[in-house]
Amino acid sequence: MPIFQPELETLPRPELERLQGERLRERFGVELEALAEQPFRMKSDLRDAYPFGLLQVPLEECVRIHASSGTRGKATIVAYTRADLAAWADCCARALAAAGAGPGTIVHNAYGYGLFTGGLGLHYGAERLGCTVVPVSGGNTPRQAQLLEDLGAEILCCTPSYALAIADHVPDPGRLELRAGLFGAEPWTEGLREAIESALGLAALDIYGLSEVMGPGVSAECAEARDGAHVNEDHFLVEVVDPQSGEPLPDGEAGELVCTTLTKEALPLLRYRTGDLASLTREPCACGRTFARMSRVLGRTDDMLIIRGVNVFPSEIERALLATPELEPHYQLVVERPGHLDELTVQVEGAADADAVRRRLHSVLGLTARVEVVPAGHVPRSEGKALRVVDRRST
Ligand code: DLL
Repeated sequence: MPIFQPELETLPRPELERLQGERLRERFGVELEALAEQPFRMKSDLRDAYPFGLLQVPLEECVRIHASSGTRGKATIVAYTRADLAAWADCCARALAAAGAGPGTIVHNAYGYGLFTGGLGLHYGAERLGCTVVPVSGGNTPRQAQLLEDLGAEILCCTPSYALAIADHVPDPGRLELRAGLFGAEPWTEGLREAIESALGLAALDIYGLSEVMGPGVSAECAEARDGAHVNEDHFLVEVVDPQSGEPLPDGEAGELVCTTLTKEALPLLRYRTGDLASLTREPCACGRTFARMSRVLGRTDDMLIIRGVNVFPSEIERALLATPELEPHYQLVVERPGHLDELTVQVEGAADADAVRRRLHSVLGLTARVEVVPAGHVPRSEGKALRVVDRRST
């Protein structure tokens, strides 16, 4: 499958590391060997500098503003120069090419257009690659399904939860031309991958990114291996650190992903703590790209639920639920504190026996939860990022 920028994406690692070292020195005056001694940047630094305090160029040199979706507190504002947008389009074009797209491929882009980076990020990547973009944005789900069929899109871009919501309106995936999907912006599991693949008849690929660092396209999976998202390491230097101590962890160990931008002009960030838990590998990949791969995001440092002393990530619950064939991949977790103790209710669609699901969650995760198995369509569908956890403790 063609690689969009092979001269960069397949650079031998010693050359890649030399390039990273040069860029790091140019941007931040820091030597690669001394990176681990540098202080971290956090989301709170961006919030404290709201809206434009961390910009490194005059605002008039910025040609675009986006914002993080920020479910907690104020949104984080980010800005891009013309060169930043060009680099971003390259990264998204790489991701689309890695999914098998090329000039003339029809791309149905159902990520939200607007302040959210998903819509416009992939839009310009698709145009950069020469694809024919259908800029549907989110919403009006029955029409999405109709357009997929009528226009014959081969690539679908949206959140994994929205892919399933669209699939609800696709009576026969055999009538669609879809080959691959670029799904991200929210955590998802291998179980969800299988569910989407069988509902839509495509290869479901992971695409990762965050507004502070750029948006979608920080990393993306290749169709050949589908085994971790290639980080665009010529633009981003990634580390994994222990979330508690901040000490760097070796490849293969899961911890918090830390990103340094190597080319950004408007909002360069040195050692930005993403809050996302993942691991890295630099093992060669079947596709020929030499860029490191990151695992799926296993959870966030701030979305761990502590239910009666047991630490669980929503993604672990998703994995356990989807291992039960009678359950559908639509679920929501409701946390309440009626007295002194937290109570978790897992609502999931399907036809399984609730007590069996409860016992399974207990045996696999050590988790005590109430389980409600509800009929199809009962769990609210999202058009963008799914609301998986409803926390009623603070209200
Ligand atoms: O969600 C950018 C994006 C758009 C990525 C479209 C992929 C596709 P934010 O709104 O700033 O940006 O949210 C960033 O979303 O820190 C992760 O917690 C989560 N996230 C993004 N991609 C993935 C993924 C966009 N593939 C936050 N898997 C990040 C799991 C993801 N979580």
